[in-house]
Amino acid sequence: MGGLLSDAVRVDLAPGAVHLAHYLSLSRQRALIDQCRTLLDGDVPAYVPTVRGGGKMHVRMLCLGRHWNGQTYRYESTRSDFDGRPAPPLPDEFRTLASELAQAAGMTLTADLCILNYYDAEGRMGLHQDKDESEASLAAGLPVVSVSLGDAARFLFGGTKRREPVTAFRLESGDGFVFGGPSRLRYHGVSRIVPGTAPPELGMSGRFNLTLRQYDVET
Ligand SMILES: O=C(O)CCC(=O)C(=O)O
Repeated sequence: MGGLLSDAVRVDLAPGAVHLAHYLSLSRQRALIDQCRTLLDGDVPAYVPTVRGGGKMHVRMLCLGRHWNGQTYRYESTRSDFDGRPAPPLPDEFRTLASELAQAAGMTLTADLCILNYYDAEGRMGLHQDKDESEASLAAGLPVVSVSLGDAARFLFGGTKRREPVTAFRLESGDGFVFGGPSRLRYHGVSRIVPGTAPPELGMSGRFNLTLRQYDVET
């Protein structure tokens, strides 16, 4: 399924940075939320990573397909910074969703990993670059595809240098956000969650965010 749904709104924020507002229908959001809940509390559950400097992140995280190690900032197959368990596989539905959203933004992606985060009302994520994928993937500008579910987030989007100005906008439930090409290494983060803003039909509080990425380029 390509292109935009009828009530989706495409906003081009910068070359290679596309906000696909209202992209997912409520029924697709519900199905994804069920899947996220099952995964986060599954056999290999989400956890709160401790990062290099010793601080705890303000999200519960579960990596699928490959594990991002918060101590080394590298990807690996098992969670050596936490419990040594293998990263669960990336569900096919997530890979398909990533391709669809990338295509809607005019890009291509064959995702091989997802970082799934759950933010409670106090959740946040500091400004950072996503730069731990393979050199070839970054050089090709393969996009990160982000999907938001539940409460809205105040999302920060800056330049490729930390000191550059930052724009803030809301990512709402059902929104996609795709950044690749010249925007692939832009700084971004989440300054706050806006509690009570999830569509009531979803029956959830807090926010899930999926970032789908392609570590390896296809040969
Ligand atoms: O939650 C978000 O919208 C952003 C997540 C993010 O920046 C990341 O996982 O690297």
